[in-house]
Amino acid sequence: MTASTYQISATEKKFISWHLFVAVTALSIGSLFGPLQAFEGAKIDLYQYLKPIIQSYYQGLTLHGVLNALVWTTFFITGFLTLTTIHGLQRPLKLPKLNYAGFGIMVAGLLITAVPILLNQASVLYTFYPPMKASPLFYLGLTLVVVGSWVEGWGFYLTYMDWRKANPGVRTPLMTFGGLITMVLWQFATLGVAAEILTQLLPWSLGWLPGVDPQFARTEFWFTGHPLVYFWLLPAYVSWYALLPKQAGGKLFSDSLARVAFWLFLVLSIPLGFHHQFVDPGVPPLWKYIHALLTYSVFFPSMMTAFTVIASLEYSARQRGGKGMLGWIRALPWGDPSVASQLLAGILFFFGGIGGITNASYNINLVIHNTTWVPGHFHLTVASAVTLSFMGISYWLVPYLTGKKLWKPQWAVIQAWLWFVGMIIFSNGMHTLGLLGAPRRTPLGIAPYVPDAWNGRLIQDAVGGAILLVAAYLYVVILAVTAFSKNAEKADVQVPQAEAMQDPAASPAWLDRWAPWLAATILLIVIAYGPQLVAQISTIQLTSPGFIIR
Ligand code: HAS
Ligand code: CU
Repeated sequence: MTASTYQISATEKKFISWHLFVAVTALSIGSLFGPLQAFEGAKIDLYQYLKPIIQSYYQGLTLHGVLNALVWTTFFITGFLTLTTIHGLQRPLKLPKLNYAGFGIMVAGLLITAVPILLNQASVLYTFYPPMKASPLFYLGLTLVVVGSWVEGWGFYLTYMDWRKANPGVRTPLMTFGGLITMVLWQFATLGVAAEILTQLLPWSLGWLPGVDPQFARTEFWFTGHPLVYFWLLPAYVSWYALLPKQAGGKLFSDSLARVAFWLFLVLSIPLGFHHQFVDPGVPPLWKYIHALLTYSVFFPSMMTAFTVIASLEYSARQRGGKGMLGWIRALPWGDPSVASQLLAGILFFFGGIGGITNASYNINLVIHNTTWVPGHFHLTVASAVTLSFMGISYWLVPYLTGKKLWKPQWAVIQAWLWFVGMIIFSNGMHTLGLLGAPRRTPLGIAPYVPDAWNGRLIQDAVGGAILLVAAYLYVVILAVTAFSKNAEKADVQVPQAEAMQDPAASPAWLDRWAPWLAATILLIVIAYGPQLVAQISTIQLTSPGFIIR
């Protein structure tokens, strides 16, 4: 099979489409509950009208976090990575049934998780910190979602190994390379939460353990929780490096730099989870310091990405006649909704990234931890860099998968700008409110008195939330009409695969070798976590009873 002849089959397209269907359905439900909290802060309590379906703020917040941060992302990503594997390698999945089984396990897990959340028996938020206790079904379902995604990943690896055998010495196509690293990162990362659920939370919720050790559970959780954010981010980076330059009418500035960035993410993403535990008394200061330092190191691959992607965009814009030091930006194809979404996502990520670096400072973290600053930060990252990029990707992916032209592309451009504007208003309000001391994960509207300075910001958040709700639903409607209309115009969309300025074959061979990078990943995990894991396990106290949040 030669490189350019493989045509992705209708069955494969359908399989990827199912991932998107679940992802977008989750987003459309989860997005309802975000603005509800923002409105609650502004003393507009819509929760009262949702009873008896939704019992409480915390149930709504759990639905929002689980559906948007966990389900929308994981299903979109596994679907997108299926495409980057098949298309990049120009071959079908080696064992499609394995991937179908993986997807089936994910869907089963999702349904099992949904039941207790909807019954208000798992209102433990998306981080499910013990001693808040959920129904065993919640933990079981989440485990199945993760296991299903692993199985899909194994299907990618088998396909890749087959390709490698047939193509010794050939550089792995960049989109596949980035996609595979994302999956490997995920499989390392989720060991933490797998251990947390299987050895503590699940047996405890089943009544087989008298209690849990919340401190150790948090360490296990953040072993997964930090790299989780790169599992979300890297597929967007795959698009920015391997597709966006083509969509913008140019080429990728440096294939090698892109590869170095992906490897650095694999090596550096995991050993820094303690930056989420700066205020946890059980973690000694030395280890907080080491993880803070490592957090600053994972800043570099993102800075490299900013440099390489912007250089590629500038090249593209100048090819299109763009001039001037910054004037070239106007020459980018802003009328293409897929490009516009991803550019706006990138711009928001500058601010999200700077906020991340701020969080990583122990001193400043003491000021912002557990305040609304943190959701302000993650709405610029997972809900902007990632989600707005995924929206942009869907604007070509859905026409590609369905063979139908995108419905109202100009509305899709408006949708991206609405998200951008809504997010600026919302995240600015959240960040500022956080600096004013407002706690996160808290219904502020029921407080009889809040500091005066908060009021304007709470209203600002409600306005931002309302705009975001409109933008989310515009996205869902555009995709749904495109996918389900019977008489849509036919479209012949190809995967926009970018060429690099430099021939990828010229990139150093060590950038295409797994062993040294996997070894470095494991070594750094052992150094950064080993001693603390030993210390925390040897002093573990499974004594904390559970608390049920209603
Ligand atoms: Fe974070 C908390 C530190 C990135 C998500 N983060 C969170 C939480 C989430 C989250 C969900 O150190 C809350 C968890 C919870 O519920 O408690 N974060 C960082 C750092 C980075 C970072 C150092 N975070 C992310 C990303 C996320 C994410 C990415 C999701 C996808 N974060 C923290 C810390 C905390 C934290 C602490 C704990 C806070 C606490 O106390 O609870 C870095 O990776 C950021 C590096 C990024 C950059 C930006 C580079 C810019 C680029 C844009 C290029 C522009 C383009 C557009 C392409 C340096 C690449 C050009 C356009 C034209 C028009 C030309
Ligand atoms: Cu983190």
